[in-house]
Amino acid sequence: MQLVGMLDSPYVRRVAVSLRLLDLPFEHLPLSVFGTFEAFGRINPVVKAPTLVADDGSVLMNSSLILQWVATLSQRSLRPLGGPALQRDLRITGLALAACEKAVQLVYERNLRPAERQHAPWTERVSGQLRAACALLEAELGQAPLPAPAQEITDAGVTTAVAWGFMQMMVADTVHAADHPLLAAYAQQAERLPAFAACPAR
Ligand SMILES: N[C@@H](CCC(=O)N[C@@H](CS)C(=O)NCC(=O)O)C(=O)O
Repeated sequence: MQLVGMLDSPYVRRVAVSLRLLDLPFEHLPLSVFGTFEAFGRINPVVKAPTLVADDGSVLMNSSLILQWVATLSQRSLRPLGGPALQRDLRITGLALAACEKAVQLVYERNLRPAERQHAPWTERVSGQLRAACALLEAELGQAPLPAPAQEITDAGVTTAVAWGFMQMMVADTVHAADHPLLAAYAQQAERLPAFAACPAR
């Protein structure tokens, strides 16, 4: 199994950390969707990171769909089995994925579009959505803690910690650590796990 994509992508890092937590061996191909577009395209012509090349050669993309597949290969699950615990895990994962999406949109707007072509109403809208997702994540952690030990962490915890690391690396001017003490503390705890430490974002 090969995981294609750079670990500075929160989606690639989410899958890489999860594969380690699930004890599933994989080869990492750190190709960039920008710097090595053509080489990436030879593996997946759609050039989406993460891409997973399964053992039978099948090419999967989208972090959530890849995680759905690899979950079938492992004894360990990163999702609660059902009931309120599953519902909360899915809600928090959804918030963290929305935060990733909005942060990535902001990065693309700032870094890929020439300054004179940037559209302030769009940037403000995306920034507001990003802050809303983070405020709701902070509120969720205020209501009940998320498990952080390696044997208990779930997809919600992995995705939240990875999203936080990406936001602090790329859009810390928009999402302030001081406004999100619970998120910052949770991510710090998760980043100490061997699965996270083995997959540094930079
Ligand atoms: N929802 C997707 C998002 C993946 C995504 O947008 N990845 C970015 C890298 S962070 C990418 O492939 N960008 C290149 C592009 O969209 O052209 C997932 O969960 O995998």
